[in-house]
Amino acid sequence: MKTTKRLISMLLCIVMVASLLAACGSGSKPAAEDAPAASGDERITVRILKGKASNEVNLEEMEIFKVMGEKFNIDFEFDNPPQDNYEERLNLVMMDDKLPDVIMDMPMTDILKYGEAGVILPLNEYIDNKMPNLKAAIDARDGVRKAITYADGNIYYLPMLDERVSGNLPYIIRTDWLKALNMESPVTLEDWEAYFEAVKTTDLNGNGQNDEIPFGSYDMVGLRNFVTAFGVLDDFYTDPADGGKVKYGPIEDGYKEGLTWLNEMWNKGYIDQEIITMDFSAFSGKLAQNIVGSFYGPLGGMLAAQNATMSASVEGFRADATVPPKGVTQIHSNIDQEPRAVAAAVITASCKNVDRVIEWLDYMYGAEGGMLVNMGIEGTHYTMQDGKPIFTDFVMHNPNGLSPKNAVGTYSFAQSTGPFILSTNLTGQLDDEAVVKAKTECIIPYLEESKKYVIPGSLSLAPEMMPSAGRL
Ligand SMILES: [Ca+2]
Repeated sequence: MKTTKRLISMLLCIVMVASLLAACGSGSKPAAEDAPAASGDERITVRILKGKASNEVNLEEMEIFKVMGEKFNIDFEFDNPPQDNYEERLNLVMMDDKLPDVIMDMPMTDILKYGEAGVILPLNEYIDNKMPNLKAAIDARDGVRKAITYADGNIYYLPMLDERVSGNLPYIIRTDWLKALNMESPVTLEDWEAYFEAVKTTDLNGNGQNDEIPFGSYDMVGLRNFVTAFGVLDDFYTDPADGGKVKYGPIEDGYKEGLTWLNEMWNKGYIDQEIITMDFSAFSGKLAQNIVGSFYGPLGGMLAAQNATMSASVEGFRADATVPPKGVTQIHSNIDQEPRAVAAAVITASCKNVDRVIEWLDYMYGAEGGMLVNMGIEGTHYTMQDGKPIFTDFVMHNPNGLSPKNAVGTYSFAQSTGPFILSTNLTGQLDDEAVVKAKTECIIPYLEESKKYVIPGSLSLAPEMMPSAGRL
């Protein structure tokens, strides 16, 4: 008994000395001075504001937080408004005297504003001295540090390091309709026009009405991306055909040619007349009517979702991505810059236990925490097979009929955004077959050419990754 006590007090001394040394080594840090250095000393409460993605349950129900709460001796308290109400909620919360400890999904512009005002903490020193997992992940990826550092030299947010192959949101086409028309998937603009005409003039949904819409989308960006076939992008880009000169697409000649072509398609009635007014959910409703022949959107939220939901009501339904339309060029617009580092979490000046919070957050960037966040709990959500974690039927064939990604959303936030590394190596198995096909045949082969149009040093976020989009 005595020996045990002595051992414990010796250990405590070692811990205290170690934490003193650690504190000395890392320089001065605001708001961190009175924080206990090691987890488990004292149970703490950590308050988190994060938007609730449509494919997730409430954070407080997620098992990964229960596991992490026990491991780090933390009680998590969540403010978890639906994504549609997130910004309103954030603005309200930011007026409180006592802010949440951690805010996730804060827009980039707000981060700079609150960072400069001292409302959220600069994280450079924490990352370098107290977040070994995140530091290693940043050091291993060229350009991430630069991408997450603001002009004032500070890093204000912890990134989600997203390893997914990224490219333009592709055009998606009804493969079953192509088959019925005895046509191949379109490559050139002539191919597209021929498909549009065939859809417009054929009763492909078999309802006896001429109600088919050749092309539809939930925004004009989707439509305007056809201009890439004319050698321009619908934004700023560098032109490899002109010595890398920076250009703005809408004032270039190619863009005018593109608009002329689109205008022609519009006049022929090939483009949904409601394209200007529809949002994502209204357009999803339109897709459900089995009248749209081609469209545009994210691989998960559009392509996989359509194949999953429509095949129940439309026999033989099948949608696939297409290659970028080919004209003088064949490239993707809006390609993601690598590395992709999404703003995932900030720590506010109200946080009283910064070191403890940092220790927990860093865990999610490491091997064990990464496995927990990406895969879940071994035995329940995945099993090890030949040294590789494989999702169980709970995820892949969910007993409640959830899609694999939505099944993950019942226990982790891995399929929306958060401070962790989204590992394609681990989670690629969630992609459905049409998505894998889209990546390998329609995106990856065109990435290298497309990257020549990217302005070096710029960082863009794929629309499907924007927290406010809510379309995953
Ligand atoms: Ca019809």
